[in-house]
Amino acid sequence: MLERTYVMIKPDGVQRNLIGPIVSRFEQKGFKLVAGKLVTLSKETAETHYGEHREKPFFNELVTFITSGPVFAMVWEGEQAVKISRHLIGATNPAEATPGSIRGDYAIQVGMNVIHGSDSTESADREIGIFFSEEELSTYEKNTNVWV
Ligand code: IDP
Repeated sequence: MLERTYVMIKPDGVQRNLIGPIVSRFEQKGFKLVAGKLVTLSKETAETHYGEHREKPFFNELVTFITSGPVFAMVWEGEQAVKISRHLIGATNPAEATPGSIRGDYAIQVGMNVIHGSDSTESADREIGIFFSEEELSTYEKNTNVWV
């Protein structure tokens, strides 16, 4: 089933020069890049994106962190893109993330865990809509798709 998912390299990942390595992992897995841009989130956008965590004790810390510098926002497409991306990303707490996953390889603390990925197709649709206009989502074929 072809899906799209929203993936965001957080400010710590951008600062630590991890855009290239992380984009490579998604490309090498076989997903297709549909959109990507460097953007600094406003407080309002951050609060909308993380709305489900509004009541959590770490909410203010999370919003402050995610607005502290540019993020690299992306949309990736492929079969089971949501579920497989979550596997590539690893557990929320890097201490529990399997080595080989992005958080398992690059992060230590839950507050700065390098990357976000949608947790369901519904979240993906909502999050893609927050960050990208319809015109920014590219529709194109890749000849290599038959090999993935
Ligand atoms: P996810 O990013 O793996 O989907 P969520 O539970 O949706 O995880 O949490 C969103 C983000 O909130 C996490 O990626 C992490 O950066 C932050 N977060 C989650 N739990 C804590 C915490 O206990 N302290 C600080 N930040 C947290």
